[in-house]
Amino acid sequence: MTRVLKIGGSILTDKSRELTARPEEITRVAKEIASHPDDVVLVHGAGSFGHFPAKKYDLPHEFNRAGLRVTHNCVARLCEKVVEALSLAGVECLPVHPLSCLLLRDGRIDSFFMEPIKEMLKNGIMPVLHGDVAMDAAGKAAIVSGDHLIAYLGKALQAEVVAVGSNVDGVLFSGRPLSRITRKEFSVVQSAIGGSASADVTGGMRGKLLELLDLADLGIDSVIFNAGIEGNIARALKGECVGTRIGRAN
Ligand code: IP8
Repeated sequence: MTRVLKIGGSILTDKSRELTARPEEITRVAKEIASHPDDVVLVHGAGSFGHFPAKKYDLPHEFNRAGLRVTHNCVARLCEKVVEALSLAGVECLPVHPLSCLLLRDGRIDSFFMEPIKEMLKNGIMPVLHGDVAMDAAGKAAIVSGDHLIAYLGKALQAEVVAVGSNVDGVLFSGRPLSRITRKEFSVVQSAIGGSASADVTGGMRGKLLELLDLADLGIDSVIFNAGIEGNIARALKGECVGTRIGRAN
């Protein structure tokens, strides 16, 4: 049973301060993942390691070689911290940098060399991916968000659990988390669902939902939950709906 888990950058970093990790949270998250580590592909957001440099270099609107290098190096540094925390928690894992194994076309994943990820899973190694910069066959370069990655991986691996941990209790409507959302409800509530409060170049909750609704169209449900609440990550990995379930309209 493959499980695809995303932990948002808002949990792992202070998104209001450039290049600021939250080491205690990284350790806590790693320990929770270590309680159910089998067949998990982890994707983490870029947080203040990605969105600040991306904004500074006006990515993805401008093609800027130095901007790509700096932004990638910053997110790779966050990935290193996550990999190290997981290793200390007893999880065998390896970093997989999207920049080096996928190609975008018009901002969408066009090809993705996933064989190493599959081999890692077969051999008891957790692949750790992250939001990244990526080359784009149509527009030179762009950004691939963690949300885009989980939707792609969920489909490609036919994942049984797709869980997206953010810093809110799910998809909020009138201040409360919806228990379930499909395209039908989305069209009604979408104006109330915002982007991100911080320096975010990839679309916040709305961007997340659009990716996951595409996945739901293919028959793969997912859950958006609050990964800042202790215990939720472990429960989400067990397949519990600890937030809002994104599904297909009946
Ligand atoms: O934090 C964004 O990934 P996300 C990646 O998952 C960059 O949206 C480089 C800003």
